Amino acid sequence: MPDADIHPNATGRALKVVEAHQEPADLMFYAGWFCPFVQRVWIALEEKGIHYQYKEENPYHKDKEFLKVSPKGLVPALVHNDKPIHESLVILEYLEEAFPNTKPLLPQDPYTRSLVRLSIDHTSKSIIPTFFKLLQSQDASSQDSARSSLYEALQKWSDGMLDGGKGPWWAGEEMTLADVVLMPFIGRLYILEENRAFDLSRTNEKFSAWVKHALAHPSMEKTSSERNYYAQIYNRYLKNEAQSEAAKATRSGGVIP
Ligand SMILES: N[C@@H](CCC(=O)N[C@@H](CS)C(=O)NCC(=O)O)C(=O)O
Repeated sequence: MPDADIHPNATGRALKVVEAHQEPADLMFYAGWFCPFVQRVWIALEEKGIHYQYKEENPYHKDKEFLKVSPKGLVPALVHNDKPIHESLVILEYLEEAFPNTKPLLPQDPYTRSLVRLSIDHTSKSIIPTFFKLLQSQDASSQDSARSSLYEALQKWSDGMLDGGKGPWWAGEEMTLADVVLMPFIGRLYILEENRAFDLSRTNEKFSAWVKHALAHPSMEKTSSERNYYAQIYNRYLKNEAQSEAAKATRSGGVIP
């Protein structure tokens, strides 16, 4: 499978973080340096200062041992105290509960928490599917339509910002999972800018200020590899040739797993 032919490890700043997390720990993080869903968990681990061991896993090989940890064969996954957990959103919630004495990424107030979860739901159901759609669309009219849907979804996301969008984060002063789940995709927006005429200046001021803040944030920077290494992977999406589960679902109009 050509998708399996990816650079074997993280590069740049992310490589330094990987190298610093090779010692055995109670928490094993099964990761792929290139994956935005992995990067969500990676950002949370770094923000919370959790002790973890990083393990690079190529999810396109579907190794038998890995399938025991992650039944769909997708990264990210964890083994914490010998128990396997998969799905980025489930892992993020798990980290909040299993490590209550670390920096919280969910607000204390139950109602504000529900608003953060609604924002995450919007990211999952509207932003990410249109992101992939625009990436994979081949003709001008489907690209135009996917681009408009993405602008609309991002507008709704920023309309929902708490604290009147004063920021710097989605919920105001503190970073929450609402930011964490979207940040890795924002780190890949340049691909749409360079190849799909996505124009950040067409979004609103609140959103572009958040983008600037999020991209410069330390846990975002230090979990990002060098840009040229992403190109090999995303070029396959841009040609609509990628065979990942997400790419296949996007192509068939199904739900991204
Ligand atoms: N819903 C999953 C999505 C994870 C996912 O799609 N990971 C990709 C890498 S970015 C993967 O493992 N792909 C392997 C495949 O599609 O076969 C999550 O949020 O954790």
